[in-house]
Amino acid sequence: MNQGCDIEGTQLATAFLKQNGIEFADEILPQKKLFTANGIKHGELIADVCNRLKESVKDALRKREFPLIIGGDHSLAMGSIAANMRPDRAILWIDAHGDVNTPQTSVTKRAHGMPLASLMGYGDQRFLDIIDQPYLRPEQILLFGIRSLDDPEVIFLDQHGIRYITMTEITEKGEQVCIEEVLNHCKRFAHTHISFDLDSIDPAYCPGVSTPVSRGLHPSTPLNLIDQLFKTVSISSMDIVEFNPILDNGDSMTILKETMKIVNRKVGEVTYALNIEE
Ligand SMILES: [Mn+2]
Repeated sequence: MNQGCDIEGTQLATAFLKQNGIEFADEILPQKKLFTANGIKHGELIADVCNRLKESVKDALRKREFPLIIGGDHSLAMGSIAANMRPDRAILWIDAHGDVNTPQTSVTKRAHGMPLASLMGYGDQRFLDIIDQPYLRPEQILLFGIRSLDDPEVIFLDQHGIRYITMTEITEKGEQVCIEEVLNHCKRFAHTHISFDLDSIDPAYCPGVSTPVSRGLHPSTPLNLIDQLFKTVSISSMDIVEFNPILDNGDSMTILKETMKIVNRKVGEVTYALNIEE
């Protein structure tokens, strides 16, 4: 879907990837276009996609499969993460943006700037209805690669005491020091969900994203980070989002495939499975 960012392109990601030989166990497409009155663009449609994605991810976890979710704009993370709201899970958000806007603070009213706040219980009621409680607690969350925060997002992150590792910090402290901090964060939890927004990478290396922000990560950094994470901690699920084939020159596709290779290498070793009581 692309309705969460309202920019053409990410809705074509799965079709494009299938043409390029990537197979999907399940494909969740927007089914209805509903324009809603209270300001969030396509809120109803996005909630519907997320609800179906949540069930699909739950099914995969029940079958002891590893859910790798490829999108689509970042609002889909409300569905992928809602599939498993256990408090013993770390959430690693690799992104240029904070994605902690609320319907009140968002200037654009685009849902892809809101998923993390929604998962914490601050958001549109239709989004909150997707998410089982307990909502995410601030201490579960770590953001990485951040360089584009709206003023209300800075306030939100600081008020909740959410740790975010900025690009400036990565440049100053060095990549490995920051990767170690991520590893140490994730080690404190039983398992980790990685939400990897391709716009965390510098658009010079990864142009195929809808909302590029300059001065970003070198592609080797998130690949190295994800590789080390899979070697060190239990990863229970992962998103790769915001791939926009219209704007890509092939480089973003290559990064996406490289990321999938890392996941595929490790996925046989994944021991995590969701125990759902029903
Ligand atoms: Mn994002």
